[in-house]
Amino acid sequence: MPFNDLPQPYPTTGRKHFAVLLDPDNLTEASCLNLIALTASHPVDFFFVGGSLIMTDNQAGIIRLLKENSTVPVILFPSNSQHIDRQADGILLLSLISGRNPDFLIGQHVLAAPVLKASGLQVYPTGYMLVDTGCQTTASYMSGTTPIPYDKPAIAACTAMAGELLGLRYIYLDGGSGAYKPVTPEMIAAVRAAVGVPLIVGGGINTADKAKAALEAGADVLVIGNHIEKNPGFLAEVSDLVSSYNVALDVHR
Ligand code: 1GP
Repeated sequence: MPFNDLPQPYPTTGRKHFAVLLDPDNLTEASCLNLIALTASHPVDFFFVGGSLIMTDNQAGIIRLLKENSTVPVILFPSNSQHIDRQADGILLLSLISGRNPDFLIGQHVLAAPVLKASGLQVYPTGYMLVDTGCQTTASYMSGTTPIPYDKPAIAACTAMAGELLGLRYIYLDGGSGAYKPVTPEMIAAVRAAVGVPLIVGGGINTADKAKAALEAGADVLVIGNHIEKNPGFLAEVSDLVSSYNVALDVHR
């Protein structure tokens, strides 16, 4: 299937990627088209589509709109096995390794497996790690799990190592959508140093400085949802930041 892939594991290239998270509950057709239009001059690498609590039946329509109007790959970011849609290009198969809830470690995966096998979707096996950023996010509440303490980078690093040793090919470090504050650069750096697989980072990134700090600490893929919903211009700001980061990388090669 020809579409830009997520960065490949072992070793990471150093190139940075930018994913815009679209929550189908919070998006109208017009706002989605507006974001797509912005990506013409301010490229993004992926649209992640999903939410911890999808209350509407908008997801299929949003994915259709994206596929009809954009060439940016659409990657599902599902909260459970019901959120699979074969119109997308790929899916993050999330194993919630920061938690101890068997349903999100293997249960939902068993339900999803036959559907995924038949779907043709590119599957990205991902160790998903929720971090406690001071407010209980929908993700931690809905998953019934305790997030990793905010100021314990060593726990995050060991959790990521375990995920990598179990064969997971991506690690996603997430403060949860709308987190009051993002995961610390110290924790990102600790996880980055602990594993060779690409590192996806998101949750509560709402300024260019926070985005830059996450990139510099070692994030390979930056995910931003909430703040772009409120302020679409932030998409352009982060796109330019990621592009300048990659240009500098090429210059130094
Ligand atoms: C949430 O990482 C994503 O799972 C993005 O978070 O919506 O806070 O940007 P925000």
